Amino acid sequence: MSQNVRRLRVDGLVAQPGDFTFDALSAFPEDGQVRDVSRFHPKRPGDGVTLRALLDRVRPEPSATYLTLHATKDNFAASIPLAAVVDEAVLVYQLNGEPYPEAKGGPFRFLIKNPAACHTDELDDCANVKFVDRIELTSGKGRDTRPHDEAQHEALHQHS
Ligand SMILES: Nc1nc2c(c(=O)[nH]1)N[C@H]1C(S)=C(S)[C@@H](COP(=O)(O)O)O[C@H]1N2
Ligand SMILES: [Mo]
Repeated sequence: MSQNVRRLRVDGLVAQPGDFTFDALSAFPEDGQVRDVSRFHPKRPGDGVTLRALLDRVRPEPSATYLTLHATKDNFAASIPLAAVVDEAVLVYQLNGEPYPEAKGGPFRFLIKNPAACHTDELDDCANVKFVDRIELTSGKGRDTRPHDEAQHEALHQHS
């Protein structure tokens, strides 16, 4: 396999850290697949796998309480409570049978089904991390670069 196949690393407080490629995610059984995320995010197309199915592969330790989503590409991170999101989130990896385009936040994009408005809650739209390349399971809150107020949020959106 080529060296530059893009992969998502899932590690931290897990029994079995893993690296997931487009092909690996495509091969998840149908009960772990989420077809057409625009059903709950009208402006965001694509297909994904459930966070639950992804975590089943790595087996989080009981001490893992937060999920820290890292995007190396733009040095963005969000850290959210695991229990609150485990059955509410999708890892989007595909559009029209192809890897998810970077213009939409690919190759991997995290998506919470019913996020709160930006900077109003831990599970807000800002936590829908684009270009996510590492999901780290942590004990307590990890790195989080999300904006804290509307001025910071505006500034971030000038660049993205
Ligand atoms: N990597 C990365 N992910 C990110 C951001 C970012 O700046 N970088 N912005 C967040 C914020 S503040 C919002 S509101 C949403 C915007 O998603 P959209 O571009 O699909 O509308 O992405 C979130 N994910
Ligand atoms: Mo946001």
